[in-house]
Amino acid sequence: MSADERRTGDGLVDRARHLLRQHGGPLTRELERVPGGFGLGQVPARLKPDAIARVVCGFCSTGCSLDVHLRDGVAVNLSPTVDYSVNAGVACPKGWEALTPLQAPDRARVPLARDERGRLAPVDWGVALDVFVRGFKGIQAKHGPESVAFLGTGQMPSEELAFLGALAKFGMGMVHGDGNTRQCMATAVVAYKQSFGFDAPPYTYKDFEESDVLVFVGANPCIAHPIMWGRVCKNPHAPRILVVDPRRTETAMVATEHFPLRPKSDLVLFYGIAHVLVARGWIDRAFIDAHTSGFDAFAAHVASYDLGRVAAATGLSSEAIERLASHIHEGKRVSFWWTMGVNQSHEGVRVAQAIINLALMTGNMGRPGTGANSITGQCNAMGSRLFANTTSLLGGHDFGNPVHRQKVSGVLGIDETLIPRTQSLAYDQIMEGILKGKIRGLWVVATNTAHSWINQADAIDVLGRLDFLVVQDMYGTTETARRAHLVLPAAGWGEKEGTFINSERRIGLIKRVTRAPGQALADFYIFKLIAEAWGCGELFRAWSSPEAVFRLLTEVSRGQPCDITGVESYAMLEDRGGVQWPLREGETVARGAERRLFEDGRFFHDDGRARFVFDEPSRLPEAADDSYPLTLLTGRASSAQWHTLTRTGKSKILRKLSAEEPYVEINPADAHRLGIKPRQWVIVESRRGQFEARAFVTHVVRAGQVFVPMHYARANQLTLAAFDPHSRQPAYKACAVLVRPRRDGESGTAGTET
Ligand SMILES: Nc1nc2c(c(=O)[nH]1)N[C@H]1C(S)=C(S)[C@@H](COP(=O)(O)OP(=O)(O)OC[C@H]3O[C@@H](n4cnc5c(=O)[nH]c(N)nc54)[C@H](O)[C@@H]3O)O[C@H]1N2
Ligand SMILES: Nc1nc2c(c(=O)[nH]1)N[C@H]1C(S)=C(S)[C@@H](COP(=O)(O)OP(=O)(O)OC[C@H]3O[C@@H](n4cnc5c(=O)[nH]c(N)nc54)[C@H](O)[C@@H]3O)O[C@H]1N2
Ligand code: SF4
Ligand SMILES: [Mo]
Repeated sequence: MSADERRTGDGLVDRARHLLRQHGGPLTRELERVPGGFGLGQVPARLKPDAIARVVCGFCSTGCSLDVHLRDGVAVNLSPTVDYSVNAGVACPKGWEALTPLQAPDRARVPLARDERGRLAPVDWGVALDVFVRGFKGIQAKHGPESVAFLGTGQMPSEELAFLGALAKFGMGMVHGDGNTRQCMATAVVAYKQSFGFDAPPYTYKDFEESDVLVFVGANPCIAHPIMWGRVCKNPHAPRILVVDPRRTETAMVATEHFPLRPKSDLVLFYGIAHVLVARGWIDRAFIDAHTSGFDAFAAHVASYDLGRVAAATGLSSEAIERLASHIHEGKRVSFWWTMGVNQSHEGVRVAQAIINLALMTGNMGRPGTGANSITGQCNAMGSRLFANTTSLLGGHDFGNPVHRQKVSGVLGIDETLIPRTQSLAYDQIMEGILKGKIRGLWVVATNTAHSWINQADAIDVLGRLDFLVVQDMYGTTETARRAHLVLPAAGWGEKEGTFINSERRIGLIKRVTRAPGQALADFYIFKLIAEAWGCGELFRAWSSPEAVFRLLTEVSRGQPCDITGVESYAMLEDRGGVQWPLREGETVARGAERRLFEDGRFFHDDGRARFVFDEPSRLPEAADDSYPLTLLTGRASSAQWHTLTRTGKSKILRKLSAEEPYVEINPADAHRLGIKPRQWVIVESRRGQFEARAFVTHVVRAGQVFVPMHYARANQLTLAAFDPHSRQPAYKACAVLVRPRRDGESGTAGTET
């Protein structure tokens, strides 16, 4: 192989085909079925060469539609779709720049495997599949099927997520698999399941426009969901916008009122608000009696949350707390929205349920402009909740339920005994399993654990203990890929087909509008090849294309709250402008329809009632103290930066729209006390690690708190591995740190790697 071939991967195609032929019939047949082979073909026949292809954006969960302009069958540009209910002709910078990261020079173009000297070197697909199968089978033979696990994502289409989950669990005998939605949505999932009987965010984006009071809790949509925020701006009712967030975020700045509570005092605050509502009789007794259970016990629980107690815990004045309660009471259509400030907490599930309780007790549910509404994060976070086959069995089913196992095995035409009877370990438990030597092989697909997992030094140590780490990613340069034994080059959004489900439960289409580089393949076809190489290809004969899998998934959903048996085809999704679940067989839906759940007041528990769920607040896992006197908050920094920057970091335009260097927001009072000047280099230090950054001296954070964007590689050096006990979601948003000026000669020791 020449150096040039190594670099580009071109010229490897024939060699790989040859090798695959040697591997035998089924594998070759599978490869030959991949449309366009190794991503070198043209766009699928259903797209005209010079036309516009309508696709859903592949970054955040808003699910905007983008019109991709094709010339000679290949994408040359894009513009936001005008006649699409979600975004109506607008997009945020990431959407506009969505095609750019596909061209990046560090795209993974060929499989890479460790050579004798321990370096990652290019190999043919045939070799890569061989390494994959031998690696995992070898570990399973020695240590049992449970010694191998996978981590997936909320950034692949549902068809691919389902394939990964089914292949790993039903085909390869894995029991454990989780994904980055654990870092993100697990809390909302558990909260909804316990309160409503199913993981069912009730709203439609129209509710942003129909509320007269909107309460945002731990959510910064101006940055994280700018186009959803655009819907708020279209609200014609001069709404009151109330923001509950320790930081004065962009969203807080434009709100009617900002309630800067102490980090992680939300539970006390919302029990206090409930106390005021009960004490003043500001409750909807008719709704409570007809549609809920457990209210009286809840009312008794909140009786002790008087204003004095709540003010002391939250740092808010009694007047502010009463004002928040009275705004909720006065609103005719009150909606509550929450994101990571709630989910990423040691008691996030109970906080989410405290929000749900407020909506239930005031009857703000099932009507226009109401709801207790969790905003999702990634483009297909909702798809991963329903179809990843990790926490729940495909279609929101239960691994432990024999009726569910029988149903799913029937639809898929597989032996029921192939379906595990227990739930997977959660992400943190998989990491712990590796530490204890119980899990020795890990397959990481479309997530960047070495950057985004909590308590990074520890996480990197854990990854280093694996006998075999496979990373399947668009880029061979991610912090996780660099630690892999085998890297499988994946096509990304724009280079493949499938469906995403957005925050309002709307299923939208993605299409192949450009070629994947080198030998990179859509994850779908990588799974197909692995199934053949593993020897379980027979199980997945019907999984011939993304659309064929979509049809299987609609059938799996039959009878569930997320029933989509009424969605006949991809063409129907396109025609209707996306379709929200549920849509049962025989039901019809108009183009652009916007539908919410619970309009009939029936929830998904057997008795049809929603439950009031509550608990005692628990202690902050690591409070600030004399040694580490500041509370660290982390989160999103700009609308142009996406997570670990593997994609958005490749666009010049997006880089221009965000800070050039890592920074830490610090209040002027703290900066003054610590002798820190604006833009000075400082070290942020926790008991676990250090983060080197420029000081951004600002009133956005209150004294005693600092904020670090999650986008910089070392941000998670600082965070503490603490978890919500019910959802096992990491508590990324509070730990104790100190900040000090950087000493002479210290530069680089704390790392500025972005
Ligand atoms: N541009 C951009 N957009 C994104 C993403 C991205 O990386 N970049 N990621 C997407 C994903 S996956 C997600 S999950 C969403 C996240 O979207 P958001 O959750 O809106 O974003 P974050 O900045 O993580 O956190 C929101 C807020 O929580 C606050 N917070 C911290 N602790 C507390 C607390 O104890 N109580 C309260 N009430 N608030 C608190 C923080 O100050 C922060 O302002 O964004 C999505 N959209
Ligand atoms: N401190 C702190 N840490 C956090 C958070 C926080 O607020 N604070 N937020 C957490 C949250 S909410 C989230 S969602 C996570 C996100 O954390 P990650 O999932 O680790 O972040 P991404 O950068 O989105 O990683 C996605 C990876 O998949 C690759 N990829 C993209 N598309 C495809 C594809 O189609 N196929 C394949 N095979 N690969 C693909 C990308 O190149 C990238 O390497 O971070 C969490 N970490
Ligand atoms: S708001 Fe989200 S879905 Fe819309 S263009 Fe931006 S990143 Fe894409
Ligand atoms: Mo997320």
